[in-house]
Amino acid sequence: HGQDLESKLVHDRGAFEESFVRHVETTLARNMYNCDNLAAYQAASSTVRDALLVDWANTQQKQTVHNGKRVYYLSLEFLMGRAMDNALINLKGRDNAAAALSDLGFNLEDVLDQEPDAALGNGGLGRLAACFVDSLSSKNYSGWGYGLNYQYGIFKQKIIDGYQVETPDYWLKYSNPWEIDRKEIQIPVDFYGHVYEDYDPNSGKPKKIWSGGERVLAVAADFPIPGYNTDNTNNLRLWNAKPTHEFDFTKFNAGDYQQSVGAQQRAESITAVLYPNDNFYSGKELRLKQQYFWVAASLHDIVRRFKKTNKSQWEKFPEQVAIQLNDTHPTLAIVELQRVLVDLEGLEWDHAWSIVTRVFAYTNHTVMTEALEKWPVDLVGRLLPRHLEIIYDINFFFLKDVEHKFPDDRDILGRVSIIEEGNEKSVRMAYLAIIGSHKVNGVAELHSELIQTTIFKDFVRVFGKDRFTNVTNGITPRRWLRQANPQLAKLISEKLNDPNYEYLTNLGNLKKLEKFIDDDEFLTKWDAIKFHNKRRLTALVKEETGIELDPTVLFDVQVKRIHEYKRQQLNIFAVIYRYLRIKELLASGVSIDEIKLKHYISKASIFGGKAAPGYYMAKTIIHLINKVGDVVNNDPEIGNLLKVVFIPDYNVSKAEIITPASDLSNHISTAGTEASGTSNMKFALNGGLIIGTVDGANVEITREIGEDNIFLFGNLSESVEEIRHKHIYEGVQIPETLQKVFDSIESGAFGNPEEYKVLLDGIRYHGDHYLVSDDFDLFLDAHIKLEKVFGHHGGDASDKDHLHRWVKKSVLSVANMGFFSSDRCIDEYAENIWNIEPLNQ
Ligand code: 26W
Repeated sequence: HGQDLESKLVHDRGAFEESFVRHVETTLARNMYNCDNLAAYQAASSTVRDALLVDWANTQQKQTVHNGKRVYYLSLEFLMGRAMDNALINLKGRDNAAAALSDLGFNLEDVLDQEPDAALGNGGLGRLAACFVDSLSSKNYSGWGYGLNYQYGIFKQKIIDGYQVETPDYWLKYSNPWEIDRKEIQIPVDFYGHVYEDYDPNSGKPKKIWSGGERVLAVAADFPIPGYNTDNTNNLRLWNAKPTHEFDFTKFNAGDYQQSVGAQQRAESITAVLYPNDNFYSGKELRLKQQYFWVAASLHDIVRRFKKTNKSQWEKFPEQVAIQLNDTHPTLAIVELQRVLVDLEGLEWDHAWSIVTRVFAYTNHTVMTEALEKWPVDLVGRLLPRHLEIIYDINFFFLKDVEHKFPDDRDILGRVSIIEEGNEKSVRMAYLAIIGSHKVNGVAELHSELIQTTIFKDFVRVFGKDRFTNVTNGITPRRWLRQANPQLAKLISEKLNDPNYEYLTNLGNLKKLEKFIDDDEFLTKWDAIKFHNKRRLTALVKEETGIELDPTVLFDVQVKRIHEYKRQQLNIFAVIYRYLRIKELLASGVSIDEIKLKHYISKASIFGGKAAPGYYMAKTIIHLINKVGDVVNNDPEIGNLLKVVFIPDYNVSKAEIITPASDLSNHISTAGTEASGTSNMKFALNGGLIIGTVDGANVEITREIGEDNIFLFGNLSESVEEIRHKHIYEGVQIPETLQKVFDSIESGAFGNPEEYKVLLDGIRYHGDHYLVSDDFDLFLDAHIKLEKVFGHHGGDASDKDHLHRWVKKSVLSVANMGFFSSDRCIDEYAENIWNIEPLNQ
């Protein structure tokens, strides 16, 4: 019966309309005469939600009966974006919903536009988790996500006078139709307190007891995750922190009532806000509280589910449960499971530890040392006294093994110890994560190689090469092709003779597009779709910034978190250089048309991305980009030859408009610093070409699509250390070209030069850590090369060869991006790390 209902709601126009009206009248308590787009979104999403819930309940039932192994993906961030379009696509109900809404007087696109982004993540790591849960469902795995239900996601970015201003993102202003409150699932989580020793009355042995000093409740909120072309609908469980109902009467007397209630209310602050740092560890107590709160609640939930069918047969635990740690943020889960098994379940230490290490696996997402978590021992001991003891014990047994293995190496013990000695002793979370896991993976080949030869090289000696592996990242083609670029997705489905879009779960099928590489009509259609998408972006830019772009010019895009290592400064310096050269040419009497013909093609440089609120250098870069835009865009001589745009508040739903509209995107990190990158994959999958360094997944993208179809430049990662060394001992050489740029900035061409002093000095006088000076001319050269190819593009129709040179590269990119589906990624994790198989539908 449930299945029928689901199918009707999504596939029967009348049923959709009926349900819509019912939700307007009952859920929203309004009537159809008083139903705006927002109300329409709420009624439509409630209808879709009802359909999802049927699949969701059936899936959970089926998985329980099957009683197989489940994977749990622990991530402090899930950057989901909007849910409704994705749900309609995955349930194959989009056309029906569009027709039904149109009958009722609404436009589907406008209704979809009402949904706030679920922006519970910073950047790459959070969006990867969102792609993974989509693939887990789509490929019929039993896999849950566990995270936190922040009331405030990543801040909203406003640009005021060219500066980033952060404002809170209160995304739950209206009730969230995708959230199923599980108020009955409440798990107590303790903090602080003390540890004492007692005797176990059963065994007569001594036993540690942790008596917590503060208790908070974790209350579950569930989000159904529909798969594509399957009924499999997994669960994403995000915890809310709530005060306990118990009132501590010993802690207050009549006079303290007010304070006592206040203290209880503070419980909710644990899940109030996402920390906005990306790739930077800041060591705040509340962040550690978030981590333990989430990890403790999730583990108790997992253990409870296991015990329901398996009682205390702990040997079976690793056969039933795989837990993936998304970076080190959930590393305390290792310690918590050891505590549960030893202190609460009474297992022997070694037995417990062998279970723990079979359950966990750890993914590293960065080699940047400033991003590695190192919690002060004092803080851990105060917040989680028993856990600190267990960490010391884990370290003790580990170091004993290391000593046994390397009796002659005096230094290795200090190097691999979980505890870093020094002024402030600290817990190295990455080391704990490696020691407590059976597999450790990086997220692209180069990155996985780098972690084994640099930050974790001692652990390769200790545990052997087999503990380390690579799983190259991927993206979900449902959202990043079908949803973001419906016209291209449709053209592909037609060309592949695949009316049901089966290629979206078999992305290798894209390869068949190569057959049409000389089909002029096809290439023209392809190009027209890119143009359509560029017009869509032009409208967004106009709306957000007031700037008018010409959609025929090259759209040169860099959107991602603002970070020195990602080198938005390299990009904006090159834009300034271009502007200065154009001005010189104009001054020497060369006409604008001649410049366009002989020197520079017309382009728009489009930037977007957030800076961590405390990251001064990143904010300076944002300011410079905006100031350059002010100057260039208002220069009456320049026209459409050059425009510079900073799109405020870059987020997932804006990415869905920006990505399909790019001709060229920048992935230009200093070699060896970007672990993988995933937006590079999104752009290439949408037919945008890449200008990039030999870094992260760019390397594998090049291998797949061919080096003729990507513009690579820059020093290689194996030279970086040596160059940095040279900078420090021999000084930094600023090339003439870059010097011109610095001179103009210092002349005040883009506002007060004092504001950019840190940026320029970091390069000139403080070692140019990110090799901007070394890669600048190489970057300019790469541009000259690519602009020759883009040059006559879409112009001179008599020059047939030239006409489609760019478009052909675009098609060849897309045709060879099949490898980068997150479905492939999840299959690799399932086979090599989790040891789970899909459930047959
Ligand atoms: C402790 C502060 C902190 C917060 C977030 C440190 C590190 C992080 C993340 C791990 C940073 C991150 O998002 N890394 C990105 O992960 C992506 C998915 O694997 C990669 O594609 C990006 O290259 C990597 O920067």
